[in-house]
Amino acid sequence: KGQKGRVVWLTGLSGAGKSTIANLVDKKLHALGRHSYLLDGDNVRHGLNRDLGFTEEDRVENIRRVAEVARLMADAGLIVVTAFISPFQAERQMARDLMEPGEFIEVFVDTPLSVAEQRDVKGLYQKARAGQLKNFTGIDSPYQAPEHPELRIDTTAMTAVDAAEAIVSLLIES
Ligand code: GGZ
Repeated sequence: KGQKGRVVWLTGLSGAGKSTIANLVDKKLHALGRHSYLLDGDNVRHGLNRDLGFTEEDRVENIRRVAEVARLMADAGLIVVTAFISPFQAERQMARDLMEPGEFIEVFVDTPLSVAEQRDVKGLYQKARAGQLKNFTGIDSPYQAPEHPELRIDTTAMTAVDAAEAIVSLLIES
């Protein structure tokens, strides 16, 4: 029997560090000989979901499609790592409900807004504050933090490498 499929679902603000951590998890899994695939804005929002923006309705649809694709990939035996803000509790629950119990691992990449905004690697927070970018998460669009994630990463107390290590450990031992 092949590898059991899983979904590792990262959620957190823009600039929280989701993509960095997700890439490290993907690399570690590869090094361990596990088949994984990373779904993120770069390979989804420019293709499958290029018709979607950042209104609440579009984010709901973005996450619904990502969850369905992740499920299909997990059915094929892959460990799927997703890195989307996924700001709404209801859509994360929907993604979880598509999977068998124990096959969905929600990871809260917990970076306070003040820290993400201070880093502002892409200058998006500055644009959002200036009103040049509407519906920006944490500014004028909500982020509902997970209440019971399988794992919470405090990025102010942990490096991305250590975060990836913690996620892979949880995956391998469960
Ligand atoms: C939030 C936005 C927005 C708005 C563009 N709000 O830090 P980034 O740049 O690289 O990641 C963010 C990404 C968020 O897309 P997601 O598909 O993860 O969002 S969601 O799960 O809510 O559907 C950010 C960029 O897109 N971006 N405009 N208004 N992030």
